Amino acid sequence: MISIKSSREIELMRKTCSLASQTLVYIEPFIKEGVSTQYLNELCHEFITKNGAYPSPLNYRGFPKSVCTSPNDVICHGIPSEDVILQDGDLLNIDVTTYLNKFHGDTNKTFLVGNVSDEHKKLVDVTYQCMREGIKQVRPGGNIGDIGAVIQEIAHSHGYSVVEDYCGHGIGREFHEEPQVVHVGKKGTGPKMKPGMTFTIEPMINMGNKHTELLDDDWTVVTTDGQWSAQFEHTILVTDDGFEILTIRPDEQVNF
Ligand code: EYF
Ligand code: CO
Ligand code: CO
Repeated sequence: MISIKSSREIELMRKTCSLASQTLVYIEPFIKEGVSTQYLNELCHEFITKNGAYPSPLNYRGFPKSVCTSPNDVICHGIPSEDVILQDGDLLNIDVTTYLNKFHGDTNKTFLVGNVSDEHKKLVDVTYQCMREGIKQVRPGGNIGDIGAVIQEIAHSHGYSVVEDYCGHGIGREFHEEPQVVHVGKKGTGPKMKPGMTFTIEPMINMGNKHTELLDDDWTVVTTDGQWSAQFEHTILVTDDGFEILTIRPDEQVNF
């Protein structure tokens, strides 16, 4: 069952989502060469808890940290570590989910560390475009499959692949609710979107093949060919006439 949020619930979703997006704004200046992903995890944890919320990933199904940090060939669910030190030219995705007033808000961004190569910058730009055009498909009466269809078309037109093993999800009182938002698909398929639904769109785009491998730590998901991957994520509300991006940051308003 896909939950429809009331106006009071939507107001609470706006608050938790705003905190999640503010966490990404807060952490950006600390992302530089020489810094460990564990340090970034600690800063995010402190920011979230000082703002009265709980970091949803912490202890979620046993996940050991407060945010996911996924560099380069890590597709998602990277575990922050003292041993992962950022290098010039890296990509780093930080995925933040906050739990505030009994509601979850989920967003992530792929950051550039220092001087990133043109080919990796292009991967990041195209991945953002995939997320943005996916979001623009959201409207009452549309189908969830419309989102994946446009994401797949853009990614493939650049010779990239779309990860299918992990997907977006409904979100609200639970971190993961129905529907599953697959990032490939066919227009006109899947559940119909209705006002009051809230879900994430979070395409993972690979330079090489779409396949994933789970590392021995049982969390970290990497590409099988070692090529790099990028991701962006927003929590979206279906409105009466389209969509509202609940996790939008001030620097993004121009893009939509
Ligand atoms: C192989 C978890 C990780 N699951 C999802 C638990 O939606 C998320 N990000 O946008 C999301 C974040 C986390 C998450 C953090 C921890 N988990 C469950 C099952 C498998 C897995 O990794
Ligand atoms: Co997330
Ligand atoms: Co998510």
